[in-house]
Amino acid sequence: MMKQWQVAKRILPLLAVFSLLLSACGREDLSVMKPQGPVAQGQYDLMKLSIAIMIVVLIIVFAIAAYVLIRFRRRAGQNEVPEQVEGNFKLEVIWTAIPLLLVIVLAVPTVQTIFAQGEDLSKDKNAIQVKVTSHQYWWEFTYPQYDVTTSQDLIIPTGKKIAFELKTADVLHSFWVPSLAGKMDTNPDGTVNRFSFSAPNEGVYRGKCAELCGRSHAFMEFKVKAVSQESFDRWVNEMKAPAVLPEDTQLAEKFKTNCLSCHAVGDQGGPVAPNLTGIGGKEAVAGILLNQREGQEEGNPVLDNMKQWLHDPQSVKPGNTMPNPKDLGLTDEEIDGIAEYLANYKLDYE
Ligand SMILES: [Cu+2]
Repeated sequence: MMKQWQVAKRILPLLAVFSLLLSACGREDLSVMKPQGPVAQGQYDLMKLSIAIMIVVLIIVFAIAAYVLIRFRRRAGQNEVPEQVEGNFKLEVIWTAIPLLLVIVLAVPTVQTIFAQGEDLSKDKNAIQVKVTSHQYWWEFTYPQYDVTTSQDLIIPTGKKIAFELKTADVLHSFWVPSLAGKMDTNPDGTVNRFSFSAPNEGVYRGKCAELCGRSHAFMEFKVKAVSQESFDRWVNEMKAPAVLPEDTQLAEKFKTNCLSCHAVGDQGGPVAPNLTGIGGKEAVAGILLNQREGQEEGNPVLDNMKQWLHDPQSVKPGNTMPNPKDLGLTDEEIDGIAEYLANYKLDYE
């Protein structure tokens, strides 16, 4: 008895840690338990249904087992072999029929939901088409209907169905917004995966790469920002507006030659690296340095984040392909100047 308690005392803290880990330490925005859209809701309902059925089966089976253990236990002075029974037609019919029924109860809504959610909306004119391309370690979003490309913050209008077409530029990644829908892989073999979701309520929904893809996999975050249709239309217009460049012409030149060879702002630059249009108004810098920190009123977190990133991108996201601006020959003042310009580059659409 003493020994058992000793073992339990050692295991209990371990269990506590594991339950904390499993609950992801209370970060609810990456949880599937609080669905914020019809797709996630449908998937959550299926989970609830199967867990409810499993719990009922578990309780009944354990109750019968406990009853049999007690009712038919060996009593004092009982030495003869008990009556041996074999085969009971009625019982066998019952315990074949009940599981069959349960499987049907599980299968019907599951198959219905899978087919409903797997509907191909790539030709649907009412759906917003979005091409998702995953990169080590960032997300690119192209809207072919609007001829707009952005990165890291996926802006969508509320209530509209968003039809995704997913592919990768390098290795296997997985696109996951837990509160809006389940995961969808982006495959390196060239196949294109499709799915869709919608967000009825305005808000920012946290997304994450859900497939180990390299050193900075854990930092490969993005946001889905659902806004009103009017705000979305304004955002599209702002994205298509001519690029805003640094006011200082010398700095603008440095920015063009060093940054716009890979990045784009407005109609200028290249498509190799994340599109920087309106980057100062995004939820995070590099997808992971949050611009709005809880409780922080003072200071300029966007500028702080931008400086932190530009002065040493590798320390923020190890293994990313962005060269250190210092190695490109930019001075600390020039890097600060570009950081300031980018932090103030905001789109006015909300
Ligand atoms: Cu990834």
